[in-house]
Amino acid sequence: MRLKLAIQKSGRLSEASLELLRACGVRLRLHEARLLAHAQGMALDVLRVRDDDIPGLVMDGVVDLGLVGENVLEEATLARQASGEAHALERLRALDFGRCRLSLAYRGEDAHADVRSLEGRRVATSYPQLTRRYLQQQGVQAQVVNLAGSVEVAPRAGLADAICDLVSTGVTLEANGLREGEVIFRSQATLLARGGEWNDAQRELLGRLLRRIDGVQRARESKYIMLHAPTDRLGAVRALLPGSEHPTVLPLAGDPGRVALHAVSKEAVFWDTMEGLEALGCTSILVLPIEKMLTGGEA
Ligand code: PRT
Ligand code: ZN
Repeated sequence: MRLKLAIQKSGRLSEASLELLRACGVRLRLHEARLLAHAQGMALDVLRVRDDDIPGLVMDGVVDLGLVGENVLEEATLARQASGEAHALERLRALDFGRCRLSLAYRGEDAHADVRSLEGRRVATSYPQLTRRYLQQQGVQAQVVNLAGSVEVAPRAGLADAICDLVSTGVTLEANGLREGEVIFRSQATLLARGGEWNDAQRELLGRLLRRIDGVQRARESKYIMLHAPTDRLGAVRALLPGSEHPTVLPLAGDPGRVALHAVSKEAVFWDTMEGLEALGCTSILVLPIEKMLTGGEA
């Protein structure tokens, strides 16, 4: 018994998707020509396709799992709702990559343009469902023009008055003389599961994959801190360390006034925290990345 997982073949999510799988102990030998890769290390088959196909493959139960941007998922779900097709699936985890926003954008020279000024006008987008839903919510009647690519050139080409497109840094909008307006949707990569029956073996395997994903995500957020602290300042030192509950405190050979403290911090450790530790008399302060983490039931 193996589970099938669909990921983006080549694009912005591919590298991070493969890296997450690698971190979960899923080893893949990819062949450019082959759609399906048989993984080692976990009973998974990985299907590599265009991201737009992933929600449909999961909703139709062709694959068990999919890894895709919430923007693509939401657009596909709305399209299926509109046509009365089945769209059952479950969102299992939001993943920490592929972040972007879907925003309206106006010509730079239309300094006061906003969604209201689109009444009776034309908006170009690759996300017609999400765009229409937002316009409806705002009570604005505008024509939505569906473009699969190069949406950002539509205003200059005279095809539309505004666009609704994905933005991450904003550089593309700026390069095309556009100004970002209302953010209508925020997105990141997400792990989806098909609806329908899951047998015990499938559920067990999915549970194992999710625990590994959680372990990877927790490890990425956490840091391992090591330092030497004056014994009499230990309380103050511990109070400074974010999200570290049970530090290990060890004696330092030949130095009764100082101890070594090791702790896992569940938050990022910033320079001001390190400077605070230094000010308390701590020395040899090290902050290390953690590669993998299982807490054995502890939150
Ligand atoms: O071939 P396939 O259909 O699989 O890929 P695709 O071309 O449809 O998608 P791809 O690889 O471009 O993006 C995949 C997913 O990455 C998207 O669905 C989002 O969930 C996520 N993502 C994150 C982004 C961006 N950031 C992003 N900046 N997708 C697209 N962009 C584009 C945007 O459309 C615009 O053209 O990047 C440009 C804007 O970027 P900035 O940095 O200039 O603002
Ligand atoms: Zn796509």
